[in-house]
Amino acid sequence: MPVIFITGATSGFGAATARLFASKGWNVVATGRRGDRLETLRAEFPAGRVHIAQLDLMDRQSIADAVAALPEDFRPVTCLFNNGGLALGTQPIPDVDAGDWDTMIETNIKGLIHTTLEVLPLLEAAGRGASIINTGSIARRFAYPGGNVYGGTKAFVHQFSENLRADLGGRIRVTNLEPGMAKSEFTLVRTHGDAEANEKTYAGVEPILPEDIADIVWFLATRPAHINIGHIEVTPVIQVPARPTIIRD
Ligand code: NDP
Ligand code: 8X3
Repeated sequence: MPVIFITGATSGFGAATARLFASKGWNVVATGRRGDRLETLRAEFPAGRVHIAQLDLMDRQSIADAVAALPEDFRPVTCLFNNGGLALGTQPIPDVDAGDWDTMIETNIKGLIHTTLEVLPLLEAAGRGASIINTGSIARRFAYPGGNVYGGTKAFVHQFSENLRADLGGRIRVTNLEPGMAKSEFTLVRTHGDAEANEKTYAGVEPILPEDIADIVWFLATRPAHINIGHIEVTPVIQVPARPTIIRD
């Protein structure tokens, strides 16, 4: 039975991906901090399909403990979806909160690195066709006011994905998945719970939905074993981040 290990499975992309893979017969390791959400997810599927593990990406030991405790049916790991992460703050420098910056670095960078290292032996054990899908963002390529450290963490995810692929010497596939504007709990978290700002952000836009990302993760994880998709950028049609400024006389 193929196995997917997902970080950030309590919400958004990770939750939708967990549901899609579980419904297609994969065994799913669903992780995150909110245990009640994980319990709800597990209860939606037949016993033994979803294994849940409460972990905090900012706490390396909790990641190691979750991996060490994986039941036999959830190892080796065929696909690691390194997805848990967040943006905090919308203000340009210098009106920023240094604590928010630390949290983004601890979660988006160090959490992703530590998860990769802990799960790697189980991916190696799965062998040919195993894959790592890292969730980057278009924010690593397109700067915007207030993007600052968040964009920086996603630039790290991009470069780490490339270097990981080089280090793994072709044994494990690595993809950097870079979404644009998607409606999940992302903006609510970013604004520290500002529901009005959350609604305004998506007003008049047809954003990416978590289920759209889940479809793409499914596509990536199920390519033939000799194929590596290194990088994939996904945006709503309306979001054209690279549109040049047109200057007319
Ligand atoms: P959500 O806020 O809906 O989901 C984020 C997930 O990350 C939650 O399951 C949350 O779980 C988990 N998470 C956050 N911090 C931690 C932590 N310390 N330990 C464990 N889990 C954690 O947002 P999205 O689904 O949109 O975000 C998923 C990824 O996609 C993120 O990496 C984000 O940066 C990226 N992204 C999002 C875009 C968007 O527009 N939505 C666009 C591009 C990229 P819990 O709180 O329960 O721990
Ligand atoms: C989330 C996309 O453009 O809001 O990573 O930073 S963006």
